[in-house]
Amino acid sequence: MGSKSDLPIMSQTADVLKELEVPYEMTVISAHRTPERMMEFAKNAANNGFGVVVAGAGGAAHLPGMTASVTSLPVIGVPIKSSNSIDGWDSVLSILQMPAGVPVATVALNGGRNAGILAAQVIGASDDEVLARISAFKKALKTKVMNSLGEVESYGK
Ligand code: RP5
Repeated sequence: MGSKSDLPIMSQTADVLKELEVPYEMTVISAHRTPERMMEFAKNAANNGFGVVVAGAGGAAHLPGMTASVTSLPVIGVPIKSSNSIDGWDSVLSILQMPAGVPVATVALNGGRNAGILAAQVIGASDDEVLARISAFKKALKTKVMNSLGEVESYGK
């Protein structure tokens, strides 16, 4: 994440990766304040054993795009409505509107949890155990909806 102030959103990424038993590392790397650290991380990410990078940032959010420009790993971008955001649109558009050839898979504003799920799905494409856990996770989503039907459909009756 670009700043410790992004932690309330990016901790949701870590939480779901933990739930799905996908190992992760989480840190602060700022594209603007620590550009050398960003380059160092992105250049070495694949060799250091990462399978996917989740990059969250607010405001003029250059971290996901610049990381994607350096690494060959898939990069998932999380736009964050931060203290310096204009309604979050600034970071949504900074992360989403990448030039041809350098994609960033952009989740919804403050979509830290979905970024974690998507990262697990990327890993699950080549890891049957992770894939099975994602499958169970999706079944639980369905069960939750089905269990809500009784209360909703009997409302007011
Ligand atoms: C971005 O600027 C960070 O990702 C954060 O969302 C925002 C504000 O950072 P702080 O001023 O709170 O450190 O680079």
